[in-house]
Amino acid sequence: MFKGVLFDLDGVITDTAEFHYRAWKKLGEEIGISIDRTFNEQLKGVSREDSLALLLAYGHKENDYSKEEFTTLAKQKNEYYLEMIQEITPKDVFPGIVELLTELKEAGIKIALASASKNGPLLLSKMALTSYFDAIADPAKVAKGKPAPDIFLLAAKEIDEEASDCIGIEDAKAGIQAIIASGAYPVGVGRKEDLGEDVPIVADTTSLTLDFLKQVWRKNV
Ligand code: B16
Ligand code: MG
Repeated sequence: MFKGVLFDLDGVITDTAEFHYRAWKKLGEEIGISIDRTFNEQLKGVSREDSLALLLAYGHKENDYSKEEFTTLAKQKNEYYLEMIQEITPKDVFPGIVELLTELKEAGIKIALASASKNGPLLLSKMALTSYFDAIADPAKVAKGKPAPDIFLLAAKEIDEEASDCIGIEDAKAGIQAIIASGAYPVGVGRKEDLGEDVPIVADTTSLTLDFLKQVWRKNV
């Protein structure tokens, strides 16, 4: 049996992915770069700074800003985002997630957060989920963001388990790649077209039950 579950946050526990999109769209409009949801898929799971670099490259403006201006733009996006997430409450937790966290706790399976977001602790607290988590891996402490395995390796380490004894749950292609690279077993939330044909996928979080995770784990070993 697996010993830990490593959760992505944005797009898996709640729909902050939508707010990230709107905040980048707003910033983009201010600097003359128009993005759509297709482009946004590339930003999912990617750090704030790497997302900004992708946005600027998309608008052919990668050489238009100094280091300081780049930092200011990243900060501005985060301010828009923080404004948007103020209203998040426990009602915004995706269906089935509290039930899954409860089942995992009862089964003695450890729970860690492996989010690229520096706002992870704030969001868990707003959704009243902090007490379920045995560890929150700090994205500021890892050298490389997703698709590199670092955040999943750190999350596993913080619950004292090998990544290969854990399941990772992700809604982003970069995140699935990061889970596979860490040696953990990936489960995707979303569409096969976005996440890959060879990974177990659920269309939405209501299908994420302990039984389902046990089933996919049995197929894996
Ligand atoms: P922040 P995840 C990621 O979270 C988001 O998917 C991504 O869109 C965002 O840019 C990144 O966190 C950084 O977030 O600006 O709040 O530090 O999906 O890894 O939970
Ligand atoms: Mg995500």
